[in-house]
Amino acid sequence: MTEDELEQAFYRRIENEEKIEPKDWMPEGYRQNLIRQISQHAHSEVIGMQPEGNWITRAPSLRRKAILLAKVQDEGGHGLYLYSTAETLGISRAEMIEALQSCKAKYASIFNYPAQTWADVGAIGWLVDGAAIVNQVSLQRTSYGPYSRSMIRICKEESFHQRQGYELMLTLCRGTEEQKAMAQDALNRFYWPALMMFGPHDSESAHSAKSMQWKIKRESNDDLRQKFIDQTVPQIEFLGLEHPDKDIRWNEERGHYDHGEIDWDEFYRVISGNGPCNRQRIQHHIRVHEEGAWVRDAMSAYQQKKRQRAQAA
Ligand code: BYC
Repeated sequence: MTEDELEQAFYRRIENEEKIEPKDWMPEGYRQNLIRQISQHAHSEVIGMQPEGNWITRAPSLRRKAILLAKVQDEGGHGLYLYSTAETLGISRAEMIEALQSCKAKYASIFNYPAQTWADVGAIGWLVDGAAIVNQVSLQRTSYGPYSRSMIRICKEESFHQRQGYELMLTLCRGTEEQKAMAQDALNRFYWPALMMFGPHDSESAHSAKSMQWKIKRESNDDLRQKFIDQTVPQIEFLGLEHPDKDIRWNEERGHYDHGEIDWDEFYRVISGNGPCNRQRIQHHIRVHEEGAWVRDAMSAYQQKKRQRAQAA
């Protein structure tokens, strides 16, 4: 088949909702855009272990510690599925890690904010995992087969993460005045950065048009953000907390909540490397990666030995 015919066949498959698989022909732009998004998604999962990991040794009970350990471990697992997914597109793990550590690749802006109090662990599970689910449920229908399948598994785990966060917030809100105030403070600090997780407005989104045409993205940044805003209002009310957005109002005509504007200067500051914890997050990743070099060396030495033995046999 000629290049034109291959391209037409690719678009026909996209049109028919068929999944594109690793060995199928795909336009180079499609491959590169997937590598960009999936590798950044993987980096977000792994860097996202840091703010909550900070609280494992300080969890207030054995039950809370066990839950938090399991959650943070799940995030590491999500990173691994996603790195493997990106590898099917022809990039190596080492290249992706290099791009992260040299700040060429991004990761979700939210993980550049510190988890300052125990209530932040609740707010992260509820709002950050909650926002991630809204986005990832939509990505289950993405056109690239391995990405779509990894999202199905990840969403099941994220749903437990979201519930544990909300349950933690509910416990604080039913506790003492001080505990409820901690919950309110965590909500106030994490609400707006959680909205930024959906990316810039559609009109400012560089990749959306192509990604929607290729069905990599199935819903726009603003539509997903609106879904999250709408679902969060009754959750805040149930906790008995004040909404951090003073402009939030039900709009009967639209069937959605109207809301205040996000501080986009803050968003661009954070994604360009100048958020509260950007340097700390990358330095920590580099240090831990170096500390783990002996494990990777041992694994490749073992693989080599196994290959040699197989050849000799
Ligand atoms: N943060 O054209 P746009 C989790 C960048 S982790 C940083 O709209 P796109 C969890 C964007 O990359 C789950 N950067 O981009 C883990 C692009 O820059 P480049 C994380 C952002 O790709 C641990 C530029 O801005 N989820 O659940 O069409 C503990 C222009 O944007 C952000 C995912 O990664 C941001 N928020 O749409 C707890 C979902 N937003 O690449 C929880 C997968 C935008 O040109 N990703 N940028 O340098 C996506 O769905 C899409 O990539 C996005 C952005 C909706 C995020």
